[in-house]
Amino acid sequence: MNRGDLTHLAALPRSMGESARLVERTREERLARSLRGKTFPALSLSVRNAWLADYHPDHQLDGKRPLKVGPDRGSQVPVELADLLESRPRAASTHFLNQESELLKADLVTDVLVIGGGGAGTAAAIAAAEAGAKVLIATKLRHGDSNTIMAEGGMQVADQECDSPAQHYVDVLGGGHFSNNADLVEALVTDGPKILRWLEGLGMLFDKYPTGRMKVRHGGGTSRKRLHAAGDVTGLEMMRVIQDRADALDAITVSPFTPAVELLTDDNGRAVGAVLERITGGKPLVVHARSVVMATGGLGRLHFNRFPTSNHYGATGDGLVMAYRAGVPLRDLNSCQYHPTGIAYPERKVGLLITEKFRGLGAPFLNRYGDEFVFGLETRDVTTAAIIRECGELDNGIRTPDGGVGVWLDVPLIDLIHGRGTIEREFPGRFKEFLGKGIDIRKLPLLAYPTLHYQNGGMVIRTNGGTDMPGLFAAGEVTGGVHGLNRLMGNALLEILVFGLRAGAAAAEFAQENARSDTPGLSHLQAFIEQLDQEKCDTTHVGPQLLPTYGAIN
Ligand code: MEZ
Repeated sequence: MNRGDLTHLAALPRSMGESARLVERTREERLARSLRGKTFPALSLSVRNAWLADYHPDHQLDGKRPLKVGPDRGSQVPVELADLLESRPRAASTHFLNQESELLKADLVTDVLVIGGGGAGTAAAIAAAEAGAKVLIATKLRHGDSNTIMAEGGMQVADQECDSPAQHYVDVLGGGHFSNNADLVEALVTDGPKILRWLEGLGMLFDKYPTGRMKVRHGGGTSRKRLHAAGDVTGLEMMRVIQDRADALDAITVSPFTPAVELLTDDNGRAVGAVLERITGGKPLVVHARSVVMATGGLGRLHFNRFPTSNHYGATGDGLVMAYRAGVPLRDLNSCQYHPTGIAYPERKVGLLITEKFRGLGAPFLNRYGDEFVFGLETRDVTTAAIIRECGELDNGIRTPDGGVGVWLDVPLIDLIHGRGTIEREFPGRFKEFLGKGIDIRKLPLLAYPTLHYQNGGMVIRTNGGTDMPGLFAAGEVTGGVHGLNRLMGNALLEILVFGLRAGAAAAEFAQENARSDTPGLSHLQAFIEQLDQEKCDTTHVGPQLLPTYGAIN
């Protein structure tokens, strides 16, 4: 337990090292408590609610404003998102609206257009292709560049003897403060075991015991251990196998580096394709489709309230912008997940994820005095509020040389609880990455602070991924309702596959049943621009944004 040797502390700046030393001094007591099965006491409901109200960013009015136009007019939304939802359409700035007749001729024709090449989009494409449709995946960057591949800690599925989809259902609703769409939750949990078998069949390598039995862990707010992981690279491993499956299907074509910037709609108000921009420049592409699946993922790169993010480079909320202009209602836009453990040190990695799996294996939160201040497996929103309180009002955080702040996650305790080698085996990705920066996480705690991780709200969908617009389906992080106002760990990787497959199958069926439209156009944009003018909206922003605007924040 590093009693005499202090050389590992030299990897930290002095003031941080002094605090880390206090963490070491109190570690033995924590180990003894943990081995007796004692955890830090959970908060009462009233304290949870009070901390959420006082400290969680979703509950603060700062940095929000009401929408002036569109189906959710009046909703309070983070200003960065409100500005994009009421932005000047990119297609208008590229003169599409003026040259409509020539430019809206199809460059590409398909049955199902899938917008987004992450987990949800790829699953949708597979289901649509397997149902007999010709599919085009239009993706902003490369196929697979998405929040899916950034997901570390695992996927929840109720497949153990002591568990059931019903138990999972209750946890998801409770975690979401009972604001979820219960039908979507039912779909999520009941499809779970089938999804697990599907992934195993595709060759996904889950963590298992030598007997072949799945290893399962606790996540915050779960009543059973049902988190299935592949080390700390679960999303990457998932994407590997589903991308292989998509590559094997001749009916799927992928168009990389061509983000959709506008939906095409027709005279009957149906979604019938999209305009794609080329990231590398050149004339936009017009795609005609019989149905469309929106799967553009999240928006962490909008950095609400200047929070750092764990999201991939392209997470700029494009699908919300396109759908909103076309009149599709959104929900819970004010609800985001600030993952409690973004990296707070070293500076170059600020915001990237320290997976909740560390806490699932017993690493507790400590302040600068080495004192535990919150049970690590509270739901994420509560844990985040507790950290913000500890570092802000109570001033018990650990300062970094570059002006950051954070709390410790006592990672070395994991090897003491579960045996030497556990950290290297369970967290191969982060272990190597920190070692590359001179930080050995078997010996040193990690500094963490909340990071913008996930958009809880989004497009309103039905259980088959259908939206209020005929021909438009949606799946994954761009949608809202599954998780309500707070998502539990591991339910996003399940959601993208459950609803990706459902949306793809439903989009293929719609494509079979509906003839190709004769009138693809952008008339909805004309109507939207008129509303912006009427309400005198500030349209200096152009949307969708597509890529982060760096300079203001790193
Ligand atoms: O579902 C997630 O967001 C997840 C598994 C994150 C993590 O902490 O690893």
